[in-house]
Amino acid sequence: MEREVLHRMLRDMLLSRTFEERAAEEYSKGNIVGFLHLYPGEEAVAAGVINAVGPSDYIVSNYREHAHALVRGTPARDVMAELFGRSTGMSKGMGGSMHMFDRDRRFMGGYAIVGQTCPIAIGVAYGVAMRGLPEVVVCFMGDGAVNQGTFHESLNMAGLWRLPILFVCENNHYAIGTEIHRHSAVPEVFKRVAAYNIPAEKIDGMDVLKVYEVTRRALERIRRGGGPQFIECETYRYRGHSMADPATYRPAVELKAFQEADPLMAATRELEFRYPTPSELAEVGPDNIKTFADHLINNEHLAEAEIEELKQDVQRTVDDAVVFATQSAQPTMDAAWSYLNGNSRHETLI
Ligand SMILES: Cc1ncc(C[n+]2csc(CCOP(=O)(O)OP(=O)(O)O)c2C)c(N)n1
Ligand SMILES: [Mg+2]
Repeated sequence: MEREVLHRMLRDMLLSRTFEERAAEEYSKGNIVGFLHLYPGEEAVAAGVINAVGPSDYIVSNYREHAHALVRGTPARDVMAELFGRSTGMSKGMGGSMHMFDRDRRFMGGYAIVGQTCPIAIGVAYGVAMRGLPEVVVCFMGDGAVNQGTFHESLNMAGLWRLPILFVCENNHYAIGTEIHRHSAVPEVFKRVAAYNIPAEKIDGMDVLKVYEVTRRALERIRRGGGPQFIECETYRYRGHSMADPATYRPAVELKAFQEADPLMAATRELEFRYPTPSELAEVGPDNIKTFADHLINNEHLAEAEIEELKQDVQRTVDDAVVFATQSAQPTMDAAWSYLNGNSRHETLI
């Protein structure tokens, strides 16, 4: 594999990790509000898949999508400003964490509804197929999405019409707090796809090289007219499902009364929402970024000093993104109104 691609994938993973950890910090300071679902632990999937796709391919993502946008090439400034709800954000501050959109890079969102990416990918791919273009739609989803009706309806249509879609399931074993064997009758996601005549395989989603290679091969098959393909990437998120709900809509006195009445429940909640300790994380498996960085050093692709430089570079990028977001203006009500009527000229958006 070319050195340039290896280098880019490591940078993407480092940027994603640094960006997300900083987003958590900014959330705690109150600079980001609403839901915030972070990606640490899953970087190898975004970096491996999105580096393998071409500029004219489309990406459809869910609410854990900041890293997908960053790897796709949306500047960190635009992504951070969107998290801050500023007018300079990639969705002009109108979407926030779960609704990022970058038309120029064919990044078709950011969607909050579980399983929603599947029918959207069908629509985009149907447009591509009608025009006979050699483009592919990459459709991300979590393991929780595979029990939604939209998943089955969409896979059926994709299989039937041989649509150019690469489905990528980021199986991090959990849908919020429910482990996969408790929410799926058949926990091997890739096996379920056989019902729709779509080739599917399960791979180690912590191994960026594997993800990249398998994605490239799947894309080639799709471009040769092989119809949709499905990859299940086994991965893990290091943080909780989302940053804790600050619950500012409840009077503090009410919450306190309930907590005092039920100390056991409060203690349980405390346990559920605390982050894992470093030793618990170590048990989860090798960190995907460290494993890949070690691989590059051992194969003399990069020296340790270059990796250090890369880390400093992404840190500067993220710091700059936060300054940019902080200094950007809030969107105005007039802007909100004009975006509501945004497509008044009925442009074709894809
Ligand atoms: C249709 C629908 N039902 C429920 C929810 C609430 N919800 C948000 S995220 C989530 C879990 C999804 O888990 P998964 O698909 O595995 O993605 P992950 O968060 O693990 O990346 C649920 C149930 C929702 N957003 N949409
Ligand atoms: Mg999941």
